[in-house]
Amino acid sequence: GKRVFSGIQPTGIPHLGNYLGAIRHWVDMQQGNECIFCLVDMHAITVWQDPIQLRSQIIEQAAILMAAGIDPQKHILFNQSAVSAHARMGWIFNCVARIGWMNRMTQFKDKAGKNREAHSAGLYVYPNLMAADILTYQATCVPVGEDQRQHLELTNDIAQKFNHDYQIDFFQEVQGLIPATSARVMNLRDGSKKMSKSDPSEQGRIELLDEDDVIANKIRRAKSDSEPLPSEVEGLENRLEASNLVSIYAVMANQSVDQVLRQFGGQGFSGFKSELADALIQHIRPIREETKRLLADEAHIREMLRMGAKKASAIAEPIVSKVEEIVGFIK
Ligand code: AQP
Repeated sequence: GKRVFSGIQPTGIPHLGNYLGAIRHWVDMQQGNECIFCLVDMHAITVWQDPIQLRSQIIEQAAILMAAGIDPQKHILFNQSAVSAHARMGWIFNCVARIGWMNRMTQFKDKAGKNREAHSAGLYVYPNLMAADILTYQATCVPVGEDQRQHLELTNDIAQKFNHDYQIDFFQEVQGLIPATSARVMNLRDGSKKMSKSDPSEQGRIELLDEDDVIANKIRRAKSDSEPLPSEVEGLENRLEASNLVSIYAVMANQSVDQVLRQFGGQGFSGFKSELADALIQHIRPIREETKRLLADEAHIREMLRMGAKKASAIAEPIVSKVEEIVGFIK
């Protein structure tokens, strides 16, 4: 098996994009691999978070992951700040990465928008901390959504430069595992934007704790277009919203896009949308209900996170200590 690492920011309730792009694969990868799943609270505060809300979001997100099928007993589930290795390795990588590399990160440009100078320095060097998250465990496999591809490449650049600068073959190449379908789930109201937790409007995303009627409503009101669904994939070209809905349905129904279009091609969106809503409800309801059950015992969730942090530290500590020795620190 491989050592798998992946993270999610506790910045809100995970949505369908997080689920299809990441969480669902995390659940599958538990079979036969050693998995480390991290609630990246240090990444979360690169953008202002209300402290009380952050704390409750960490707990809530742990519960959602457990409800979705992450097993904190057999694998590792913890919050990033509880393991100091991330911060220590992150600092060293801030000193390995070049400013020019940071300037090429498209996610920073997207998040910062026009007002770059007003954002935290942490948001700017965020990818270095992500490299630290991964390399602190010498993870070899990182399942993420398409939006993280560039950050994974940066992780390998940092690993290589570290090896080169210190003349040591210490870090191995990291393999990203980016799903072939639904690697990038788009906003339901604007097919040119990715579905995102921090988008001010909830209408563009399906959250994993949405009630059945809320899901049905959001899908009914999702943007589509006036053409019927096409019978072939080519017919989805330049139809961002239609493509997004079809690819979500394909994953939900465990079908290829071709199969979906063969079934719905020529029809309008209303029947298709109601099938899509049903499929989503069938998937999300059990996660929502199990999350509610788990949240009734917060002490148990905190205990799982504490146990996770202990197990994570046991792996990370020898690696970060070695790195600190390599760069010349005195212990
Ligand atoms: N829209 C998406 N489609 C597919 N995968 C996605 N991921 C995020 N959005 C989509 C994947 O989910 C994992 C966890 O993401 P994250 O919590 O690190 O945050 P993010 O990528 O910044 O996503 P959000 O939801 O947009 O969060 P905010 O709004 O807080 O920035 C990652 O593997 C990511 O690829």
